[in-house]
Amino acid sequence: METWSNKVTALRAAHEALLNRKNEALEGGNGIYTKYRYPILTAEHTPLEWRYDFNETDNPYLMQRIMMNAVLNAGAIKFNGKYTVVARVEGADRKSFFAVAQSENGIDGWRFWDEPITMPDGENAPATNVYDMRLTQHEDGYIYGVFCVERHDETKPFDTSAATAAAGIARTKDLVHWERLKDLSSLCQQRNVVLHPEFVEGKYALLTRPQDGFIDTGKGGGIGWTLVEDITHAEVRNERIIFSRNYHTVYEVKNGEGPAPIKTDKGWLHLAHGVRNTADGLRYVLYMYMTALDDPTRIIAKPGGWFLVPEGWEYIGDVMNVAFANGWIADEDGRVFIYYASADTRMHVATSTINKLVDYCLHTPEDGLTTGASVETIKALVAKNKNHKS
Ligand code: M1P
Repeated sequence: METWSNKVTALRAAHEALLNRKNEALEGGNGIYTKYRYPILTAEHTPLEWRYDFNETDNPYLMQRIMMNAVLNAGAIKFNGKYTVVARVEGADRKSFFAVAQSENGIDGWRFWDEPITMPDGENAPATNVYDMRLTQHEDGYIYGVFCVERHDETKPFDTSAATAAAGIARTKDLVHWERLKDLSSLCQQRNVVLHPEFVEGKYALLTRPQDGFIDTGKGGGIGWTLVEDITHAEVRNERIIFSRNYHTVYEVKNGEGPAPIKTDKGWLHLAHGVRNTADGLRYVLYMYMTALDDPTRIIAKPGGWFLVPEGWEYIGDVMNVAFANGWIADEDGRVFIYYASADTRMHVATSTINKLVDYCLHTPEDGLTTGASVETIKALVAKNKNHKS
């Protein structure tokens, strides 16, 4: 007979089976990275205690009292020896919040901590929504989280969808207690702001993404750069664009820095997203570039086109045709774990190595910006291969 307690037992067993499911590397691929069969985190991975009231009297039908919609756009860091993400979890009410999940191997066995993060507003105006945290282990000793803070645009009181985006900044040593600093002060809206892990010219360095409106980047846009003396009162003073948008590229409409760059002996590795328009709406893809060690704003490698796109069922979800990444982990042994979300719905991992990613950046031809240039690039490779028949 199906009793309430039998239903609870079955529910918990199914959840445990999901959390314990082994992931499998997918065969084939492009040789640059390996994708995996299963997403690492979904709404179904969130703790049952967040969703169910386990008091039989209060919840006789064992219904979800709070439903979860998605787990996406996670910042990542190695913390106390574990692969750790601060994920954006979105409830059925559309509100996003931050939650820590960890895994022993970075690929499967992910488990959320018991409670979501309590992110204080500090001295800032209360946020309506927060999302897309970039984690930076800064050389000053703190772990920083920089994230988008969304509020209603009070200059348009009758427009219920008018919003503003600003960069929230918080820091922690344990991922539990967060000290919220002043939001980044900027003349325009900001999203996709990332703290560089090292001091540059003795200052904190931020990769920015200025935008005229909440959705449109407007006239400027591109990935920007600014130096800040006091991170507790961060202000954009001299912002310059280091990676511009460009006509007929994968970052024609918008782009934005992903996670904090990774230092290698050949330069800084950067992962970013690029956006272009299609008849079917916006397409978000990931691309890479490298900057110089002696000047982290000077681009030394600009591989053409996309690096990673949504494939197969990754296309499908709340926002179709979106790959987005704001977290990666470089291990001591040279492996790199790239954490990306598909369709603003779920989190995945792709694995590569520093050597492969540097090789990809340094040896993938640049976008020549015309069809003619692309054809010449292919012909040059064909000619080279004539001498190397295998
Ligand atoms: O829906 C795709 C992404 O859209 C925004 O990114 P951007 O500011 O570059 O347009 C963000 O809201 C992001 O969270 C989302 O994944």
